[in-house]
Amino acid sequence: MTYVSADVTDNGHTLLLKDSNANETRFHAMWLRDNALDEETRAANGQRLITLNGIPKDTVIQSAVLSKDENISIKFDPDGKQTNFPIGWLQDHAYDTHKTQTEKGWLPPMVETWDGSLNNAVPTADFTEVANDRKKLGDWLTAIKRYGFAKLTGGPVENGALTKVADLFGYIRETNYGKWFEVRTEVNPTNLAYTGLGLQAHTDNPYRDPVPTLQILYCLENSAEGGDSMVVDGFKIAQKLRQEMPEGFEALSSYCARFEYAGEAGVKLMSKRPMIELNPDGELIGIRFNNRSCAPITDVPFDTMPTYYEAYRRFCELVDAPNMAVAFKLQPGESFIVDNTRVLHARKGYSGAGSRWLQGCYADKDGLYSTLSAIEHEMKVA
Ligand code: NM2
Ligand code: OGA
Ligand code: ZN
Repeated sequence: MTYVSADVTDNGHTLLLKDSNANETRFHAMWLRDNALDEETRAANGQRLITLNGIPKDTVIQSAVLSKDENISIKFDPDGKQTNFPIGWLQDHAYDTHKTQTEKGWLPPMVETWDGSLNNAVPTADFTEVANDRKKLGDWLTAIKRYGFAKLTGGPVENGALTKVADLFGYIRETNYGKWFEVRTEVNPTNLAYTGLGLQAHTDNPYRDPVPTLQILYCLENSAEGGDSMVVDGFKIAQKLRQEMPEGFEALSSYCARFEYAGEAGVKLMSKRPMIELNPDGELIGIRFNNRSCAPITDVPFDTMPTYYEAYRRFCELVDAPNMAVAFKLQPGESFIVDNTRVLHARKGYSGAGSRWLQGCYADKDGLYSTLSAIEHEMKVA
């Protein structure tokens, strides 16, 4: 499908394109001028050279000519600026579409929510393979984007090996816990993670703003009894809650919870953010859930607090429901990565003979998605 006519309407404020089925797509003059692709507007690196203030406020389209080489040539008034847009580019960036997503809590098509049935198909890759093969790395990163977590097996059993996992796609986010941290039983633990206690499924560091968007947990020793890992899809839970209790979903997504951590000297982290986070367009973009560091919630109106707590309880029940979790016991050299804004992770308590030693670190999704997009581009041009 391509555009067959280009008309200037609305006193030059609108470009009206029609395809051969008479479907119409409109673009505003100001939008077109701002998004011009020519070298006066964009540097070779893709960055815009002009500011909006450099564009006359009364910019209109003087003429638009559709040429056979699939370009639209546009001349603007009052500055006489002339520029070309490839038709394909305009099609790819059309915004005059009827968006169908109106329900709050929607997810992009590539995100797949899951429950315990994913135990049969846990997204997993081999460390050596993803380290040596861009395509395999791309597949592993795609799984993380789709499911919000993935395992990696066959990694080195050595101190700091988890940094090699982060190196595959991006950068570690250093925090007060260090560049990475030892997850093993300690005397006088500053965090309950550093005990043998079971940990209810949670997202890490909700008391931090911005929250780390990825966590890697890497196993070096796991011969103790127990200590199994579990992951739960927070997006699945949020959508289940919305279905079962719309007013509960509304409460958890419209009011802020509070989180804090002050377990070590010199640290007093606090945040005020919702447990279920939506974009202004209703997209479900984040989950914060951590019983250990949830602070007194003081931003919910008195009359809504009972509904809020009912919803929080239901969320909690779903977090603990055995049919929602994917479970595995990490072996030395195995690790998993979670999207810490979506997938909750848990561990069973451990004790007795043997030992358990994991190392953990944080990283961020922007770098992971950037690497994935770059790989996708490489595969396309190859
Ligand atoms: N550790 C393992 O978010 C949390 O407080 C969970 C984090 C201490 C870095 C534990
Ligand atoms: C953590 C954590 C889980 C584990 O350190 O954040 O949740 O398996 N640990 O020890
Ligand atoms: Zn954790």
